[in-house]
Amino acid sequence: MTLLRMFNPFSGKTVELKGELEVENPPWVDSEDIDALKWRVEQLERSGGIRADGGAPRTAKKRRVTKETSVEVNLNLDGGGTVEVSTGLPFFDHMLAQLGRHSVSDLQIKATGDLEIDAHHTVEDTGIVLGEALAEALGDKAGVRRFASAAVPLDEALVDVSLDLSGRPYLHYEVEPPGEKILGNPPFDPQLMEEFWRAFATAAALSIHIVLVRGRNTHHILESSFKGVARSLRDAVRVEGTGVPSTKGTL
Ligand SMILES: [Mn+2]
Repeated sequence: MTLLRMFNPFSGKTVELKGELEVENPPWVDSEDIDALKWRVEQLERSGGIRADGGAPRTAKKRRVTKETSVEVNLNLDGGGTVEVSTGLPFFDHMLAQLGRHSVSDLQIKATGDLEIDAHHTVEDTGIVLGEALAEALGDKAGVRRFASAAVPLDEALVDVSLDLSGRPYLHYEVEPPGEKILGNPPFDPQLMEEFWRAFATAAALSIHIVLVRGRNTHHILESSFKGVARSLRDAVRVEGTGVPSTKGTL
């Protein structure tokens, strides 16, 4: 069984680790490979995740403080779906948790905002900082799959999501839940989801289309949209090749 396969940039070789790491210098691995593998295992233990190409985890840490909000995001795109979210808005936390879990990223978000006005600033600024974190973690996007779509049903609700790590911000949002207009306490207005996705798409420079196919329950519809984006992101950021997937040579 291969436990780990990685490219060692120092030796220029791809090495495979079989069995226990405790085996010192098996004949098929150089000592520098062992060091690199140990470092990689440490990273994996920390993140719980793995990259198909064995590269270093793509991470970002972003912080933004204004008079309206304070938002901090830690993101590891090659994590294991570990989520820690706190925005003061339980329904929004529930949605962001879907995003981390189903994109299989490690995601920490701590946001505090002027909820006494309403949730608008907190939701929008969380979208901005999360988008900035995604852009930074993606770096030059070398080898990523780039395009992805997903439609994840939640009971009667189905939302269709397509995205492109295009480098150009664009949001098409066609989701109008016919059901409840306010969720949770402090109240969360479902209209804010569009503000969140626009801020996220703009800051991350993504093209995202989110379209309600069918559904009645607002909670289900919004959750289906978050799971759809999460699942699409998981596929789009996956490293499959080596070059930048664009005829322009840059994304
Ligand atoms: Mn739910």
